[in-house]
Amino acid sequence: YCYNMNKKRVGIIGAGPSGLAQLRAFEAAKNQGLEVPEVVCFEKQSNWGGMWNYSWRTGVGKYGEPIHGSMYKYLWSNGPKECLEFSDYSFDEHFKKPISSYPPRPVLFDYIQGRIKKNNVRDYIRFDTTVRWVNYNEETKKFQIVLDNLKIDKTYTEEFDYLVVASGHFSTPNMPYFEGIEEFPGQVLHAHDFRGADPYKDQDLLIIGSSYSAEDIGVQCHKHGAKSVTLSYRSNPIGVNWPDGIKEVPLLKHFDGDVAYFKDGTSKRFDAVIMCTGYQHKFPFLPDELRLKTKNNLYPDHLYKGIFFNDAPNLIYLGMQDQYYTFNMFDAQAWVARDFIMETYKIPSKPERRLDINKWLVENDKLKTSFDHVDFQSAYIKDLLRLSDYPDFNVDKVAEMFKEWLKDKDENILTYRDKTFQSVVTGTMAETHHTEWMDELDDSKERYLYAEDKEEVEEDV
Ligand code: FAD
Ligand code: NA7
Repeated sequence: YCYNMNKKRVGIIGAGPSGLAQLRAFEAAKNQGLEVPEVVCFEKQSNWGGMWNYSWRTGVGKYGEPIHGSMYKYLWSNGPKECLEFSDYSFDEHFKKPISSYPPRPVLFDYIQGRIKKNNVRDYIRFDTTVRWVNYNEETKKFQIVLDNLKIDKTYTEEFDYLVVASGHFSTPNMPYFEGIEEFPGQVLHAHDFRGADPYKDQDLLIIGSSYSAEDIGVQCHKHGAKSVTLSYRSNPIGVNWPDGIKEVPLLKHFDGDVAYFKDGTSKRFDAVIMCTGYQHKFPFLPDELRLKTKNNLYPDHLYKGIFFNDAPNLIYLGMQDQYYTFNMFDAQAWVARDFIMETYKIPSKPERRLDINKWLVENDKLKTSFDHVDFQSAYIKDLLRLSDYPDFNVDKVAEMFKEWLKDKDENILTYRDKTFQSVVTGTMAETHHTEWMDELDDSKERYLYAEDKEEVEEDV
């Protein structure tokens, strides 16, 4: 690869929603007539979309790399789409008609692609390329990146002035041990390897965990015909109004054969166990001094404005927070990162940055309820929006929608996806979907977007 030695070079790791947001941010500057640095994005998969690029594979991919994807079939957005809408590319612009508030994965994947297909962003991405290792040269202030071209099995090195890590953090399982699990006769897997509810039809299923994955995988398996779903929590139950067929119990103590014993003294026989026990922030390509070390939380330490690595701010992390906001948060981050790289946004000295980080960490520690969490991340988004020209959106209204969503889930976990919300970007009210979520077993884009029209045509005939 040859490149212009005079231009600054920016390397981006990952072409998921965060990496694509970064590419889009530079395109937006270019479209304004500004001169942008040379940008190269490395993606180990053969296509973009990150988590939204569904793979049937588990374990390793065709080139022997760990499979990134944790997505599964029949996944419908777990929050209102109005809370993640790109403020520079609305759902209306993409779909040309109002759609429901909780689309299935292929529909959201289509939306993500729509925005970047408008530009030649694909040209900046090297697919089937894994970032193997990164060195930072203190003298030249450059990152040396060791890359593997998986297709032709070739290792090479390139230098960059800035490095954007957008490799996601819901990919490497956190897998706890429970006594006796090695003798459990059924399947034991982590949510990362779950690919859909089909294998669990008519089964008694044990799920460990009490967060998004536990809730969604549990409800999906119930919907698709599991005999029973038991959710086991460590700290707090999810605590919604569960329907018959799903229940929550305290933490698993141990197994005896296929029988699980829980902390409250109860026990039950199971066919399969799914660990919905979260993920590790894992960056096997980064040395100690550059690596973000954090648990999954709303304000990881060491990141100024949630993105600039404080010890070496030319290293930028995107999307490393636990997420209420997703696509629009990655955008707000990527626009600020772009302006820093293009030197139109300056960051203060390291001690000042530390003070600002500490201020957020103190606030984060005080949070108690889910509503507090929503307000905290909303305040963070507002802080970011002040710093760049990413189109402003009504964050307070989005925060209200998140709170409505939390209440809807509390009331009825099986029907919350039938609710509709209003876009803060266009003002459009979402459509009520043609089929109630509990009755809809087909998550294809065709069925979602066109099924109703097709039925009408058939009726006319
Ligand atoms: P990712 O989407 O994870 O993308 C990271 C990319 O980096 C991947 O393409 C990966 O292949 C690449 N990569 C990683 N390491 C390397 C390397 N060494 N070299 C080269 N490339 C590399 N969010 C919502 O808003 N709504 C939902 O309904 C929702 N459901 C979810 C369901 C599941 C099961 C999971 C796991 C997440 C869900 N999310 C949801 C959150 C999701 O993480 C974000 O929507 C979004 O995908 C995060 O984008 P990202 O680009 O930061 O990371
Ligand atoms: P989260 O949100 O990080 O939650 C992890 C859950 O796992 C949480 O309930 C933890 O309980 C639980 N956990 C972690 N370790 C253990 C052990 N050792 N024993 C029992 N329970 C444990 O991950 P999710 O996968 O739910 O969500 C991640 C993303 O995927 C999210 O963005 C979704 O959109 C999809 P705790 O409360 O800490 O006791």
